[in-house]
Amino acid sequence: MELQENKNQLELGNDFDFNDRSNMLQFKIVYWGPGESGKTTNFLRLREKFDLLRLSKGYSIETTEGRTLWEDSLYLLFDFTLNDVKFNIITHVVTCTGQERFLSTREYVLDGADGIVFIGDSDPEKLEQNKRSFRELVGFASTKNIPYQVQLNKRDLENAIEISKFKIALGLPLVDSYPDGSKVVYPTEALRGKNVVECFKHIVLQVIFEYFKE
Ligand SMILES: Nc1nc2c(ncn2[C@@H]2O[C@H](COP(=O)(O)OP(=O)(O)OP(=O)(O)O)[C@@H](O)[C@H]2O)c(=O)[nH]1
Ligand SMILES: [Mg+2]
Repeated sequence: MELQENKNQLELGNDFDFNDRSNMLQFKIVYWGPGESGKTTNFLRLREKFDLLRLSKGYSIETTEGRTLWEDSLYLLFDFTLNDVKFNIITHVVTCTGQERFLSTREYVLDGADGIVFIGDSDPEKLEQNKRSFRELVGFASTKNIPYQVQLNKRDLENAIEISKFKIALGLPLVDSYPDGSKVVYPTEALRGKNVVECFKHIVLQVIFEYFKE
């Protein structure tokens, strides 16, 4: 397939067809990041935004302090057309808990991931936690060659860390975009839903391209 030619034209549609079994795909997208960086908030915004494209209500299990205990989980239904062929995709969205003591559950949640979104926290005091969590993710993802997208959340914070400082800390390139046009870091405000859907669509498209790559 001439993937590169189509990359910028590819769009996720809202016309999933259960009866069309021939081109049905299933992908799993995992939201990863340090404790309380906004993974569940991303998840909730996606659930609201794609309300009519949900396979089920999804679930979100939290401790009394609002921390994710196990995972948030939701199935979304989209379609896309590549070289005049329509595909129906079931996208499983899950979030890991960021709590350090649950590392083993994170490995479990990550199992079978096709794409990962790393949610960094703009709070300057969380820089070390961002670094640690990102290293952990790269350790998991790079051996398996899973595409990931970095998001820097809570851009609304008054003392939000500069994006360049965050990039340096994580060892990311200082340019805005990679040669293929994808953003090195997506700045978001998950609380208000800003850029959450764009970032999500981007990782799904990356996963689709990875899938069709020869
Ligand atoms: N200011 C601000 N706060 C945010 C934003 N996104 C999330 N938060 C807040 O950050 C806190 C943690 O958000 P969660 O979405 O629960 O974080 P999490 O990453 O799921 O946390 P764990 O599951 O415990 O790892 C909550 O109080 C959110 O309201 C944002 O864009 N801006
Ligand atoms: Mg959570």
